[in-house]
Amino acid sequence: MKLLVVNPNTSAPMTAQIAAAARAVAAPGTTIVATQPDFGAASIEGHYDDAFAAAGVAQQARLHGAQVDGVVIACFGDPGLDAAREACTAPVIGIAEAAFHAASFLATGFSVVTTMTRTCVIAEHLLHKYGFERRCRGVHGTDIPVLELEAAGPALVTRIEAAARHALQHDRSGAIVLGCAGMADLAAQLQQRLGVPVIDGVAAAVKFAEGLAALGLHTSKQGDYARPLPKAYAGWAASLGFAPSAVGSSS
Ligand code: 2AL
Repeated sequence: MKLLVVNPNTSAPMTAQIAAAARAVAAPGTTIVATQPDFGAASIEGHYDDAFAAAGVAQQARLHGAQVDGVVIACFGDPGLDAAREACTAPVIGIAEAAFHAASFLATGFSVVTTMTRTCVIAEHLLHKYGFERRCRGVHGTDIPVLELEAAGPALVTRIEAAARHALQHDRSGAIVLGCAGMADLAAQLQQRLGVPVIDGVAAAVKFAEGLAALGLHTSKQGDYARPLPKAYAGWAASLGFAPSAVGSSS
Protein backbone atom coordinates (compact mmCIF):
# COMPACT_ATOMS: atom_id res chain seq x y z
CA MET A 1 0.00 0.00 0.00
CA LYS A 2 1.01 3.61 -0.50
CA LEU A 3 0.70 6.31 2.19
CA LEU A 4 1.06 10.04 1.58
CA VAL A 5 2.72 11.73 4.55
CA VAL A 6 2.30 15.51 4.30
CA ASN A 7 4.60 17.76 6.27
CA PRO A 8 2.53 20.97 6.35
CA ASN A 9 5.55 23.20 6.85
CA THR A 10 8.06 24.05 4.10
CA SER A 11 11.23 22.75 5.75
CA ALA A 12 12.71 20.08 3.45
CA PRO A 13 14.98 18.66 6.20
CA MET A 14 11.94 18.22 8.44
CA THR A 15 10.06 16.46 5.62
CA ALA A 16 13.02 14.06 5.29
CA GLN A 17 13.09 13.51 9.06
CA ILE A 18 9.33 12.79 9.12
CA ALA A 19 9.66 10.43 6.13
CA ALA A 20 12.39 8.47 7.93
CA ALA A 21 10.24 8.21 11.07
CA ALA A 22 7.27 7.00 9.00
CA ARG A 23 9.37 4.43 7.12
CA ALA A 24 10.83 3.14 10.40
CA VAL A 25 7.39 1.92 11.51
CA ALA A 26 5.72 1.19 8.16
CA ALA A 27 4.93 -2.43 7.30
CA PRO A 28 7.23 -4.10 4.72
CA GLY A 29 4.64 -3.67 1.94
CA THR A 30 3.99 0.02 2.65
CA THR A 31 5.52 2.77 0.52
CA ILE A 32 5.79 6.19 2.18
CA VAL A 33 5.54 9.19 -0.13
CA ALA A 34 6.51 12.30 1.84
CA THR A 35 5.57 15.75 0.57
CA GLN A 36 5.31 19.36 1.70
CA PRO A 37 3.44 22.35 0.28
CA ASP A 38 5.29 24.70 -2.10
CA PHE A 39 4.22 27.74 -0.07
CA GLY A 40 3.79 28.69 3.57
CA ALA A 41 5.85 28.87 6.74
CA ALA A 42 9.09 27.02 7.47
CA SER A 43 7.56 25.88 10.77
CA ILE A 44 4.07 25.96 12.25
CA GLU A 45 4.17 27.80 15.57
CA GLY A 46 0.94 29.77 15.74
CA HIS A 47 -2.44 30.51 14.19
CA TYR A 48 -1.05 32.56 11.29
CA ASP A 49 1.40 29.80 10.26
CA ASP A 50 -1.41 27.29 10.74
CA ALA A 51 -3.71 29.08 8.26
CA PHE A 52 -1.14 28.64 5.46
CA ALA A 53 -0.41 25.07 6.57
CA ALA A 54 -4.10 24.15 6.25
CA ALA A 55 -4.17 25.45 2.67
CA GLY A 56 -0.93 23.58 1.97
CA VAL A 57 -2.40 20.31 3.25
CA ALA A 58 -5.54 20.87 1.12
CA GLN A 59 -3.27 21.44 -1.89
CA GLN A 60 -1.27 18.25 -1.30
CA ALA A 61 -4.41 16.18 -0.63
CA ARG A 62 -5.98 17.51 -3.85
CA LEU A 63 -2.85 16.82 -5.91
CA HIS A 64 -1.89 13.39 -4.54
CA GLY A 65 -4.75 12.03 -2.42
CA ALA A 66 -6.40 10.02 -5.20
CA GLN A 67 -3.21 8.01 -5.82
CA VAL A 68 -2.72 6.69 -2.28
CA ASP A 69 -4.33 4.33 0.23
CA GLY A 70 -4.00 6.66 3.21
CA VAL A 71 -2.89 10.19 4.13
CA VAL A 72 -1.06 11.35 7.26
CA ILE A 73 -0.92 15.04 8.24
CA ALA A 74 2.41 15.37 10.04
CA CYS A 75 2.01 18.53 12.10
CA PHE A 76 0.63 18.55 15.63
CA GLY A 77 -2.03 21.18 14.85
CA ASP A 78 -3.58 18.74 12.32
CA PRO A 79 -3.95 21.65 9.86
CA GLY A 80 -6.41 21.11 7.04
CA LEU A 81 -7.63 17.75 8.38
CA ASP A 82 -11.31 18.20 7.51
CA ALA A 83 -10.44 19.76 4.13
CA ALA A 84 -8.19 16.81 3.28
CA ARG A 85 -10.95 14.37 4.25
CA GLU A 86 -13.33 16.14 1.86
CA ALA A 87 -10.72 15.97 -0.90
CA CYS A 88 -9.82 12.28 -0.37
CA THR A 89 -11.57 8.94 -0.28
CA ALA A 90 -8.59 7.29 1.44
CA PRO A 91 -8.46 7.58 5.26
CA VAL A 92 -6.79 10.81 6.45
CA ILE A 93 -5.19 10.85 9.90
CA GLY A 94 -3.75 13.82 11.80
CA ILE A 95 -0.81 13.13 14.10
CA ALA A 96 -2.37 14.88 17.11
CA GLU A 97 -5.59 12.94 16.67
CA ALA A 98 -3.67 9.66 16.25
CA ALA A 99 -1.51 10.30 19.30
CA PHE A 100 -4.54 11.17 21.50
CA HIS A 101 -6.26 7.94 20.48
CA ALA A 102 -3.12 5.84 21.04
CA ALA A 103 -2.45 7.41 24.45
CA SER A 104 -6.03 6.73 25.50
CA PHE A 105 -5.54 3.02 24.80
CA LEU A 106 -2.52 2.97 27.13
CA ALA A 107 -3.36 5.21 30.12
CA THR A 108 -6.42 6.75 31.76
CA GLY A 109 -4.79 10.15 31.50
CA PHE A 110 -1.99 11.56 29.35
CA SER A 111 0.00 14.78 29.10
CA VAL A 112 1.17 16.58 25.97
CA VAL A 113 4.71 17.99 25.81
CA THR A 114 5.10 20.34 22.89
CA THR A 115 7.30 23.07 21.43
CA MET A 116 6.47 26.77 21.89
CA THR A 117 4.14 27.59 24.77
CA ARG A 118 2.05 29.71 22.39
CA THR A 119 1.10 26.52 20.50
CA CYS A 120 -0.43 24.91 23.61
CA VAL A 121 -3.80 26.51 22.88
CA ILE A 122 -3.85 24.90 19.43
CA ALA A 123 -3.46 21.47 21.07
CA GLU A 124 -6.12 22.39 23.64
CA HIS A 125 -8.55 23.36 20.88
CA LEU A 126 -7.93 20.00 19.17
CA LEU A 127 -8.46 18.08 22.43
CA HIS A 128 -11.89 19.72 22.71
CA LYS A 129 -12.70 19.26 19.04
CA TYR A 130 -11.91 15.53 19.22
CA GLY A 131 -13.48 15.02 22.65
CA PHE A 132 -10.26 14.12 24.49
CA GLU A 133 -10.40 16.91 27.08
CA ARG A 134 -11.29 14.39 29.81
CA ARG A 135 -8.32 12.15 29.00
CA CYS A 136 -5.65 14.83 28.61
CA ARG A 137 -4.49 16.15 31.98
CA GLY A 138 -2.17 18.90 30.76
CA VAL A 139 -0.47 20.51 27.77
CA HIS A 140 3.07 21.72 28.43
CA GLY A 141 5.26 23.97 26.29
CA THR A 142 9.05 23.72 26.28
CA ASP A 143 9.67 26.88 24.23
CA ILE A 144 11.86 24.87 21.88
CA PRO A 145 11.48 26.31 18.34
CA VAL A 146 10.28 23.64 15.88
CA LEU A 147 13.27 23.93 13.54
CA GLU A 148 15.71 23.34 16.42
CA LEU A 149 14.32 19.80 16.49
CA GLU A 150 15.89 19.13 13.08
CA ALA A 151 19.16 18.53 14.91
CA ALA A 152 18.07 17.69 18.44
CA GLY A 153 21.17 17.10 20.54
CA PRO A 154 21.40 15.78 24.11
CA ALA A 155 20.61 19.17 25.68
CA LEU A 156 17.27 19.43 23.87
CA VAL A 157 16.35 15.85 24.72
CA THR A 158 17.13 16.58 28.38
CA ARG A 159 14.82 19.64 28.25
CA ILE A 160 11.98 17.61 26.78
CA GLU A 161 12.60 14.85 29.33
CA ALA A 162 12.47 17.37 32.19
CA ALA A 163 9.18 18.81 30.90
CA ALA A 164 7.77 15.29 30.57
CA ARG A 165 8.81 14.36 34.13
CA HIS A 166 7.19 17.53 35.44
CA ALA A 167 4.02 16.77 33.44
CA LEU A 168 3.77 13.17 34.67
CA GLN A 169 4.07 14.26 38.30
CA HIS A 170 2.05 17.48 38.14
CA ASP A 171 -0.78 16.05 35.99
CA ARG A 172 -0.78 12.54 37.55
CA SER A 173 -0.75 11.18 34.00
CA GLY A 174 0.43 7.80 32.77
CA ALA A 175 1.64 8.56 29.25
CA ILE A 176 3.30 11.35 27.29
CA VAL A 177 2.22 12.56 23.86
CA LEU A 178 4.98 14.36 21.96
CA GLY A 179 3.48 17.53 20.51
CA CYS A 180 5.49 18.03 17.34
CA ALA A 181 6.30 15.98 14.23
CA GLY A 182 9.91 17.09 14.70
CA MET A 183 10.04 15.04 17.94
CA ALA A 184 9.26 11.78 16.10
CA ASP A 185 12.75 10.33 16.38
CA LEU A 186 12.97 11.08 20.13
CA ALA A 187 10.06 8.89 21.28
CA ALA A 188 11.99 5.66 21.82
CA GLN A 189 14.77 7.16 23.91
CA LEU A 190 12.33 9.28 25.94
CA GLN A 191 10.16 6.23 26.61
CA GLN A 192 13.22 4.33 27.79
CA ARG A 193 14.26 7.16 30.11
CA LEU A 194 10.78 7.93 31.47
CA GLY A 195 9.46 4.39 31.87
CA VAL A 196 5.98 5.30 30.59
CA PRO A 197 4.47 5.10 27.10
CA VAL A 198 5.72 7.99 24.95
CA ILE A 199 3.62 8.44 21.82
CA ASP A 200 4.89 9.98 18.61
CA GLY A 201 1.92 10.91 16.44
CA VAL A 202 3.72 10.28 13.14
CA ALA A 203 4.28 6.62 14.00
CA ALA A 204 0.78 6.26 15.47
CA ALA A 205 -0.85 7.88 12.42
CA VAL A 206 1.08 5.67 9.98
CA LYS A 207 -0.05 2.53 11.82
CA PHE A 208 -3.69 3.73 12.06
CA ALA A 209 -3.73 4.67 8.37
CA GLU A 210 -2.27 1.27 7.43
CA GLY A 211 -4.80 -0.46 9.68
CA LEU A 212 -7.83 1.38 8.30
CA ALA A 213 -6.72 0.88 4.71
CA ALA A 214 -6.04 -2.83 5.35
CA LEU A 215 -9.58 -3.14 6.73
CA GLY A 216 -10.92 -1.68 3.49
CA LEU A 217 -12.25 1.40 5.30
CA HIS A 218 -12.52 4.78 3.58
CA THR A 219 -13.40 8.33 4.54
CA SER A 220 -17.18 8.63 4.49
CA LYS A 221 -18.49 10.49 1.46
CA GLN A 222 -21.85 10.89 3.12
CA GLY A 223 -22.52 14.35 4.55
CA ASP A 224 -19.85 16.93 5.29
CA TYR A 225 -16.90 14.80 4.10
CA ALA A 226 -18.52 14.47 0.65
CA ARG A 227 -16.39 15.56 -2.32
CA PRO A 228 -16.08 19.38 -2.44
CA LEU A 229 -18.70 21.03 -4.62
CA PRO A 230 -17.53 21.90 -8.14
CA LYS A 231 -16.78 25.58 -8.52
CA ALA A 232 -14.13 27.97 -9.85
CA TYR A 233 -11.03 28.64 -7.76
CA ALA A 234 -9.03 31.77 -8.52
CA GLY A 235 -5.40 32.89 -8.36
CA TRP A 236 -2.71 30.44 -7.28
CA ALA A 237 -5.49 27.98 -6.27
CA ALA A 238 -7.06 27.96 -9.76
CA SER A 239 -6.07 24.35 -10.44
CA LEU A 240 -7.17 23.06 -7.04
CA GLY A 241 -10.95 23.20 -7.38
CA PHE A 242 -13.01 20.10 -8.13
CA ALA A 243 -14.70 19.43 -11.47
CA PRO A 244 -18.23 17.98 -11.48
CA SER A 245 -18.02 14.30 -10.57
CA ALA A 246 -18.44 11.86 -13.49
CA VAL A 247 -20.42 9.51 -11.25
CA GLY A 248 -22.48 12.30 -9.68
CA SER A 249 -22.57 13.15 -5.99
CA SER A 250 -25.73 14.70 -4.70
CA SER A 251 -24.65 15.70 -1.17
C1 2AL B 1 4.44 21.67 14.70
C2 2AL B 1 4.72 20.48 13.99
O1 2AL B 1 4.40 19.35 14.31
N1 2AL B 1 5.38 20.88 12.86
C3 2AL B 1 5.49 22.22 12.87
O2 2AL B 1 6.04 22.89 12.00
N2 2AL B 1 4.91 22.68 14.02
N3 2AL B 1 3.72 21.67 15.87
C4 2AL B 1 4.15 22.22 17.05
N4 2AL B 1 3.31 22.19 18.10
O3 2AL B 1 5.24 22.69 17.14
